[in-house]
Amino acid sequence: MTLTVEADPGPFTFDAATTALVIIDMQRDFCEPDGFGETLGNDVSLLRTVIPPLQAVLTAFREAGLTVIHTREGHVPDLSDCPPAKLNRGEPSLRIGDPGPKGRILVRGEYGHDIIDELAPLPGELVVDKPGKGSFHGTTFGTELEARGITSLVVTGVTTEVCVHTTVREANDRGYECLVLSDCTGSYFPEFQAAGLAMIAAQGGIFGWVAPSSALLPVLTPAEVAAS
Ligand code: C5J
Repeated sequence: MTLTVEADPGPFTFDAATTALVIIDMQRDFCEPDGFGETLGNDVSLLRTVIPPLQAVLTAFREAGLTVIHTREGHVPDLSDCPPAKLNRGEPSLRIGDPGPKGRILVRGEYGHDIIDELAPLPGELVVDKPGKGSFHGTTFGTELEARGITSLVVTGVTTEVCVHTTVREANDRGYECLVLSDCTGSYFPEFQAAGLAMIAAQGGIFGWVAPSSALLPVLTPAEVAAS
């Protein structure tokens, strides 16, 4: 039995047991002042609108006993996994690895690199540390999905046109079905948010499906999941 969500470009059908909620990079470095996002000149308050709907979806997945996976973008302390092309690009006020108010920018183990308190992982939830934009590149994400028998992903987090898009594209090439939640993904650029979501559902769902969390939550109650 399967569950169905009304989505763009059409119904998204999934088996709850083989579906994971993927929460991408809801880290202080992207979502709070004084982090990497702000050093790049962005208004981080735009990303914070994602937090309340994403908390509701996270609670629903947890209450239904379904798989939850968090990712964090960042680098080992000696930055050996950060290509010079990434390190040196742009004109940030602080570069990756520089000491900032929340610790070294985008470095694993630092306060700013960790996930915001509102969406903190529970013990037992997988946290994937990734050096790049995509969740599959340079990580065990793919093998962890395979080990859990996951075939569908409900994708959330930030930023829509960067790490969310890269992960959805990587997932597509590996055969995963992706539902992207429009109000649970965020961008520093409203026009990129709109275009990024439109690109996923265009051409009959070239990368997957898009729906608001309000379309998913009614089918994700413990009773609906148990009956599916
Ligand atoms: C960026 C991300 N935007 N998580 N990272 O650098 O989207």
